[in-house]
Amino acid sequence: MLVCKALDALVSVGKPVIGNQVLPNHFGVAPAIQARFDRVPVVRLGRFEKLQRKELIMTPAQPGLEVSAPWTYREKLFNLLAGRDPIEVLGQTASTLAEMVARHPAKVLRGRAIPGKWTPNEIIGHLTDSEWVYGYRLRLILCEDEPTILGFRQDAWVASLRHNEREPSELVEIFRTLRVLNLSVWRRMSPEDLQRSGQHNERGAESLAVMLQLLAGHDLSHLHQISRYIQALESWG
Ligand code: NI
Repeated sequence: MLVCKALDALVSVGKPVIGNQVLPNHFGVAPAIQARFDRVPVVRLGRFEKLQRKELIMTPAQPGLEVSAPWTYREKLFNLLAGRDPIEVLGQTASTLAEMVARHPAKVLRGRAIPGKWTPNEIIGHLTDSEWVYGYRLRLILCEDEPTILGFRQDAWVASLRHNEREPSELVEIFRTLRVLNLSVWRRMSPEDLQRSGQHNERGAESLAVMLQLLAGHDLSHLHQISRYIQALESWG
């Protein structure tokens, strides 16, 4: 799978996001969770925003590589963030996951709402995998010059690491630990650091500023996805 399963949660995103307008509740997200998203303060990245938008729109993928709509992927995750401060969003995800896990039994979290799709617990495991991978990528781009960034086979990681067998609360705490470590790096970056970029083998050139926003949008999309799956599983008893 070349493009993150976050896209599964984004198929209903079709409405334009204007300025700081809050996204409507596209995904049937539980009101409490949506309210949590909506409380995230809007902080612009100032003069880098224009650069990021240009990069989001114009960066071509590397020719000759198999590409699954990288532009669409970036645009949709960027729109989902809707102008919110990505650092703030990233800082809340572990607690939001912990609340979800505390409110629902492991049996529900391990349930598969849609055949062939991840379970809520597997999505939490995938977020943990992503945190490992993004943590490495951000260090590569920060410390090396124009490094190559490799995609990873997300389904294979979820299956091989047997995430669904893990205790959901344990997975959340692993995610929280990795997120805290990575956020400490993100928070200390200068504006110049954020302009550094790597070459993603599927999405082309990608700066740290763009990666930061994609990561936050990725969090939000999977939180929506988990919420939708839990609602479906609970409605079926
Ligand atoms: Ni994903």
